[in-house]
Amino acid sequence: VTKNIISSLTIKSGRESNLFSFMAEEKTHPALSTLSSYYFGLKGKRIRPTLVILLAKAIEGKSQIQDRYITLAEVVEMIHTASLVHDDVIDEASTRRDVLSINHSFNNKLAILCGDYLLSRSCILLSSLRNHEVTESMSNSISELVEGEFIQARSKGQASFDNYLRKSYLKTASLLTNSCRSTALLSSCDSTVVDIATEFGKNIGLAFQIIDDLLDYTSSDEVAGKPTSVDLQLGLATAPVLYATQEYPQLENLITRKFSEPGDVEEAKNLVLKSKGIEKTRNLAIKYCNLAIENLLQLPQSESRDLLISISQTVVLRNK
Ligand code: 2DE
Ligand code: MG
Ligand code: MG
Ligand code: MG
Ligand code: MG
Repeated sequence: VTKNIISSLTIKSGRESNLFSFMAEEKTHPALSTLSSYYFGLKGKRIRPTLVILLAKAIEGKSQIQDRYITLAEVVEMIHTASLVHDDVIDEASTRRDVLSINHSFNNKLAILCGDYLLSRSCILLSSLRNHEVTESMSNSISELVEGEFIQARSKGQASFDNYLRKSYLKTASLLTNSCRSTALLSSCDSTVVDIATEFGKNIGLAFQIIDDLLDYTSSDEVAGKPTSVDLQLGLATAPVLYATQEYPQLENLITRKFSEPGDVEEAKNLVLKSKGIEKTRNLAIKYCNLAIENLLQLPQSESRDLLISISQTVVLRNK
């Protein structure tokens, strides 16, 4: 579905998006731009830029899309990619988007610099929009991304649902919240529509991360194109294990010691898979997905709005 939507988008766009050429500034060291563009053009889902473009169309009520929305979509994809390049260093992940990760193919030092370069290029592009509110919103999302990852690093060994949701908002939903908010800010819509777009971004973002955490248990490396079954090893208590703890209190112990003793990860994983944790996690994601769809239903009916509803549904049905 998403693939078809993206190809239909490029046809009607004002300008063709080309992240590679934007990364390859004439004065930049060619290897820095090449390496930093490594994940572009690979099999990413591109959900974030797709949401920006469709939301812009739904709000503007036009099928022709103005350049500023394409720029915002690029900014969002660049920030997201920068965060993944750094995430793979932190998580010591060796694959991403079906290929070897930058940190694994090269090394951590280069990966950190590539993430920094992507982030700085995204700031240059963001400033070209000449919109202070959008700059503020997107800058807030970058700072929240970092805070989410920081909270996660510090909250290992904690089994709290409130902490999990707050961290999920910060590390994933904030970027979607502010991307959708910025999309609305770039139009001349009134503030109720800005609020609807913001809420939609938050709800779809939470659904998205909750399913990411579910897929860590239920998907495979081959299908996901990145390592799965790693969250427990990383010491992370995500929704599936938090729910499973309600049925199997012994998990509390494993969480507290961050799944650090031999056999802990296997024991925890078996209990999670035996429990209702997976089903409950899916239901939690569906709850946020339904809220996101309710937000969309407050926008006037259009082809783009209905595509946004379909994409929201695929967020919880996806297997990668
Ligand atoms: C994805 O979580 C994490 C996203 C946020 C990462 C943020 C960092 C702060 P996962 P997967 C690293 C730095 C931010 C910048 C440079 C903007 O569950 O399963 O680890 O895809 O994702 O590995
Ligand atoms: Mg990761
Ligand atoms: Mg991570
Ligand atoms: Mg994950
Ligand atoms: Mg992901």
